[in-house]
Amino acid sequence: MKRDSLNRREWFQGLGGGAMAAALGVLARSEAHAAELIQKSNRASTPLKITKVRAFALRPARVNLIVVRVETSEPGLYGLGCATYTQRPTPVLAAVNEFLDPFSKGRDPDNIEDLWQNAYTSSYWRNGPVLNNALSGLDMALWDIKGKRAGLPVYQLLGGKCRFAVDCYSHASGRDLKELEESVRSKLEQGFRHIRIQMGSYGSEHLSKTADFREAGFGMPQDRVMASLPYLKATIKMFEHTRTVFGDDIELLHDVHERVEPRDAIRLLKELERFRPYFIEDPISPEANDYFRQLRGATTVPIAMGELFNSPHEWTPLIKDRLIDFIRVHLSQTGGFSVARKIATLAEVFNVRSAWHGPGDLSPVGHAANLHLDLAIPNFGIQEIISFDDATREVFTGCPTVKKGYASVYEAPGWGVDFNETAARKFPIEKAENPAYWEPVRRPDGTAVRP
Ligand code: GCO
Ligand code: MG
Repeated sequence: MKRDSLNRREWFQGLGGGAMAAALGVLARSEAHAAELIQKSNRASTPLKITKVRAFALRPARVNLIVVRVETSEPGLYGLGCATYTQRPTPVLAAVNEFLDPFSKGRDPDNIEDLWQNAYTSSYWRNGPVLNNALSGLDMALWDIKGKRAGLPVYQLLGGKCRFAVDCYSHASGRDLKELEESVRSKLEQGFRHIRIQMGSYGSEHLSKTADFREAGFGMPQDRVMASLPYLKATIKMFEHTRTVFGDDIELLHDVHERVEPRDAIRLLKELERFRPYFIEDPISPEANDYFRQLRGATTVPIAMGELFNSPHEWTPLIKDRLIDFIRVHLSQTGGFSVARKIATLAEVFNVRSAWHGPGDLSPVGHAANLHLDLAIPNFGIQEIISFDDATREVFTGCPTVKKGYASVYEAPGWGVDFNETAARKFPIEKAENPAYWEPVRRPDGTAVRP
């Protein structure tokens, strides 16, 4: 300190009157700037503690969502994370409120990686969807807090933007070709360049004519039926028709959603090759991951895979052996933003691009997390997006927006999304007609089909 002021004095002695005044002005400004920076960095390094971790279940758009709020010892400073596991919401609530809350209380929210590593093994058994989603709620909330403390959107913490906004794909669907055509047209009018096409529900279940198991009294009357041949034939016709009507200048995607035998999936993709799909998603169920090697050898159709993955043992081999082109994990299902960031870097090394899962059963916080990552990574591919209805916007402010097929985050520190607990209470999950499990799908003879 002393030596600095001595040097400054010596330096001033060498200056004339006008130059001296100007130099003093510069000095005052830079000192004020330095003081401001120190104040800011003090704020970002004030010791903090986690005081509460709380999960909320809500159902604003007839889909169960779970949001986690992490509160800190600094009044008003909290973070939000997504822990949505729509089919099993209550076990996630218990995992957060009964286990992660006492585990996290008193710990330092600044050390995200350390907290993640320790929370991950605190259950000893790990990598399941319930615990991973719970962990994601905590993890994403810590990134939100970090951004708020730094006064920066999360994508800035990763090195800033690689693109001005995030190119997205939207869903078009129809029970017949005419309905599908209208749906594609409306997506094009909205400005999307990438459109996912489906004939009705996953597996085009409405095309299956017989449910012999029902007549035989096998299974439950509400169990659904899906015969694979009608689906396979309809999907090829669907691509043919869409290309004929809309030409070759749009990008077409399709989600097989598993449900077919690996051999049928391979044949389907070979047939679809002539329609130049942008990607075909989830052709094979995760249990049959080894089939990707055969699929890869048979066709050049780009493959997207991974929304069901929750273990590094599932995504690592497919990425490192370049067996897929797009990795599309569900961020919360993998354990959160911290994990997805590492997956993105691993994929970058092997020229695999991202297509993070962005369905209706993801809260706006989860969608924002997808988009912050999309903005910051070099190997971004495409993003699946939905539109948020009024009820969802009543509960969440700062939801991402979409214009001309490009999604943007709300520019604010952290994720940019806020959550109104009072508004959320209007949409309790108990109002659901059914628990949100998926009804079993069977072949006509009653054999269970795996999605
Ligand atoms: C997609 C998905 C979803 C899932 C849903 C499961 O690609 O968007 O397949 O629609 O089926 O998220 O809960
Ligand atoms: Mg899918």
